[in-house]
Formats: sequence, C-alpha cells, structure tokens
Amino acid sequence: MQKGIIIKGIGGLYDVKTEDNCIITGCRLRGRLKLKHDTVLVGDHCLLSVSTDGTFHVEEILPRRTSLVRPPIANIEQVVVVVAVQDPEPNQMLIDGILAMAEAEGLTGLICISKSELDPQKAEEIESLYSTVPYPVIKTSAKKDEGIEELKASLYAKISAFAGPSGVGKSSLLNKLRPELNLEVGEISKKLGRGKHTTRSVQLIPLESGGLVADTPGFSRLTLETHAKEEIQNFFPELVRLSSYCRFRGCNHVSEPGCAVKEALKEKEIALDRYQSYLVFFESAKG
Ligand SMILES: Nc1nc2c(ncn2[C@@H]2O[C@H](COP(=O)(O)OP(=O)(O)OP(=O)(O)O)[C@@H](O)[C@H]2O)c(=O)[nH]1
Ligand SMILES: [Mg+2]
Ligand SMILES: [Zn+2]
Repeated sequence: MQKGIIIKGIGGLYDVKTEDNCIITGCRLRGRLKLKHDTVLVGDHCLLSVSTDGTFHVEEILPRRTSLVRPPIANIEQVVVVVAVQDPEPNQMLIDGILAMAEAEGLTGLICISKSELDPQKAEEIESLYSTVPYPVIKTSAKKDEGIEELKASLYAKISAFAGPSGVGKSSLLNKLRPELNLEVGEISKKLGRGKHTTRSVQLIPLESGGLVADTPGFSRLTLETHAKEEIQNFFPELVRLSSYCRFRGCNHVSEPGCAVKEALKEKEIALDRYQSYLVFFESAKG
C-alpha cells in the first residue's frame, strides 16, 4: 500500500498526494471509514490501495497530529490569518480567535494583511497592533503584486492553511503563488460589504518549495467555548509572558489586584484590542 496525504475531498471522492509526489484523483473511501462524520479531513495521512480495475481506495487514516474545526483541516503547522484592510473591514475578534485557536493546537500563527493598496495607512495600523505579539505580519496586495515573495518565503517547506472571512482575498493570493491554479475568486457584495463565500471546500495546494498551503472557505464566527476559562490566557502569548509577574498565581487578569497585565495595558505595552478579545473569549468560555 502507498502512503499519501488527502489534499481535497468532494462528494465522497478524494485527491491524494502520494509520497512520490503523484496526485491521484477520485480515490474512494473504504466503507468502514464512512461511518463516522469527521473520519476524514483534508491534511490526513492515509494508506492507499489500488484494485485490479485501477480504482484507488483509502484503506486507512493514520493518526492525526493536529486538527482544526475551522477551517476543517488536519496536520498543518501554520495558520495564516488573512486580514483585508477593507472590503470586508477587519474583524478583530475573529483574527484573535483564529490566532488563539492556532495556539491551542500548538500551531504557529502568521498575519497576512491583504488589499493593502486600498489603504496603506490602515495596513500600518494593523501591523502596529500586532507589534507586541510574536506573530510575523506580512503586508500584501494581490492586485498590485506586493508582498508575494515574502509570503512565499514564509510558506517555504511548511504545511499551512489560510484562514479568514469570506472576501479577504485568500484565493486571490493563492492564485499569485501558483497562477496556473486559476482558483475561483468571488466578488464583494456591495450591499453587505462582504464576500460571497466563493471557495466551498478546503483544498491543499502543493507549492514549488515543497510546502503545502490550504485554500479554505471563509467563515465569520468562531468560539473557544470548549476550553475552560483559565485556559484562555494560555492562547494569548503576551499574557503568558506577563502572568508570572502578577501578584497571584492563576490570575485571570480581569479584576485581580497586582495584575501585571493591567499594568502593561496602562503603560501601553500590550494592545488594548487584544486584551478586549481575550476578555470576550474568557467570558464565553466554560465556567
Ligand atoms: N483591491 C483589491 N481587491 C482584491 C485584492 N485581492 C482580492 N481582491 C478582491 O476581493 C474579492 C474577493 O477575493 P477572493 O480571493 O475570492 O476572497 P476569498 O478570501 O478567497 O473569499 P472566500 O473564498 O469567499 O472565502 C475579489 O473581488 C477580488 O478581486 C487586492 O489585493 N486588492
Ligand atoms: Mg476563496
Ligand atoms: Zn494578571
């Protein structure tokens, strides 16, 4: 049997990239694998068999190292949060939620500002908001072909997934990385000011560098409700860094006295917007 990675799955048929870099399209699942809802995710490693009539079957899904619910994908190493300077407007809670979710899975995070030619000053503002957090920020414009080489370099030899709301330009950026792909690109609804959910399924795209990057459907809501309240701060690196300076061990940085986070906020050493996102996720998390 051959080993491979599932790179796409639509209507019960899967595309698999084998270890020798062939892409086998239209593989079927063995019946017993169909029983559970999320038995198969794009990014899963699998074993493939071929019948005498040439049909390929996914025989087994190998254990996952990581998995995300949104976007639904397994075994990635890096999440690239795509944030447009406008059309649609940046959604701070969503950005911080995606980054927190990546932290929770032990993945690295990267912020890719898109459409920066529309408002270079706004691009600078977003960049400076994340200056107190250890996430690299790349400013790009698919339209003006800016920042594409830098983006390529950050995807080098890694397995990454783009994530963000519909219409921020995820597919447009991927088309810049691999122009021959010709991924479908949607319009922005003038009335609603957001994308039209053009990309409908997750797909991993092999890059020349040997890396893989996933195009994913946009989404606009995300919760961290499955985590306990006390856990949430662990997903905000700037809070993790400060928490050992708080007076009380186990400080939640909400209203405790002697809180180093509150102090850092006063001194503007950490971003208020990020702290506010933390509070919302803290409040909505399990008791
Ligand atoms: N001005 C400008 N528009 C862009 C840029 N990149 C993409 N767009 C436009 O933004 C719209 C949405 O782009 P898509 O690439 O389909 O966005 P997406 O994030 O893949 O959206 P979903 O697939 O729905 O999640 C299209 O009309 C693009 O032409 C850019 O750099 N500048
Ligand atoms: Mg898309
Ligand atoms: Zn504190």
